Amino acid sequence: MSLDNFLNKLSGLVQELEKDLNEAKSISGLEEVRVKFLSRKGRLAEVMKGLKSLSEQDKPVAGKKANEIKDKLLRLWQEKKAYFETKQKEEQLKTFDPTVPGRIPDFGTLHPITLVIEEISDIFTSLGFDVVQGPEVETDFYNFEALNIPPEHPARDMQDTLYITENILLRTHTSPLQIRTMLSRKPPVAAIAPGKVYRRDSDLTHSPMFHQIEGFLVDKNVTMAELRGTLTLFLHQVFGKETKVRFRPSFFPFTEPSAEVDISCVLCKGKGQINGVPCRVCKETGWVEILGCGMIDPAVFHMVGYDPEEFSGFAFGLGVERVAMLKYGIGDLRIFFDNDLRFLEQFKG
Ligand code: 2U9
Repeated sequence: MSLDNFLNKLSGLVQELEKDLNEAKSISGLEEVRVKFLSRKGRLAEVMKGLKSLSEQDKPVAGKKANEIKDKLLRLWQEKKAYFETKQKEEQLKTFDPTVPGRIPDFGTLHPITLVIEEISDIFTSLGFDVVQGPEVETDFYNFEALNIPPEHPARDMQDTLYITENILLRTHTSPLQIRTMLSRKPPVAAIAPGKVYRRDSDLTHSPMFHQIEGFLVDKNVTMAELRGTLTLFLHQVFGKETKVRFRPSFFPFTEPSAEVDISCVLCKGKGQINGVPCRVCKETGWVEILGCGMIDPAVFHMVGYDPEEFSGFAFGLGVERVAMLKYGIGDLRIFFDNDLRFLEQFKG
């Protein structure tokens, strides 16, 4: 093939493409034009095959021209595409009604456990308590030893605690936070410690991870009367003023004396039955256990360097899932950890 012949074929392509572009009616028609001229087996590629048969001296001239034509074809095609796209947008705008209300984005919700932690934190901060946080991976000292939990105590057993090494473990309660707070501050001090805790336990009513809130107050002359007043006020705010509160003697290694606290049943209002049917929440007793508490054991004070002759204090602990179950009437603990939106969306603020 001669150079002239090759160059004529190339320029012919521009006219052919312009004709096809003029005839194209839509973006899909344009795609056909692109395939016809610019694809691997298209018209341009076909003409380019002739390059091989040119003399060595003509090849550079022909190659340069071929590149120019290729750019031109592509530019013409893109201009037409941009023209169609603008036209399409204009058409869409003609039918666009700016007065139609927008779609409301779906907002996330706070988890019921978070809601309960926030509500309880608000109550205690309004009473002057601080909120403290700390590590979930703890040492034996903060989780057990400083809390007067003896070496042979069942809680220290491999059956009950998730150990990482012999000395490092996942905290089984938030009490290590109280120890850390006492070690870093001098009385008067009052704080609550909300957070995740871990136990080797998993069934219908136990989860290997759950949330606790523990709190404590240390000052001069703190008595059980302050403990009782504070917890009663707190329980009335969470469950309503009509809720009855009772304290039963109990035992914890870190408090002495210790008590467990019951509230009148939130479902049957303390009656034990609803329309003659035994109440499923309190099992007909009219009471449900809600928290544990007591006066901080002098042995714990010794561990953190507080003088038990000078100071006294109270402490308490509760399971957040349990409070949430009673508050929202939830029967199955596992629903808190399923992340089922049908459940979670019911807690929209
Ligand atoms: C320090 C001193 C004392 C925290 C306390 C309880 C009683 C208690 C349980 C309730 C249900 C844990 O979530 S639960 O299983 N807690 O009964 N907790 S007194 O006493 C402390 C804590 C820290 C330094």
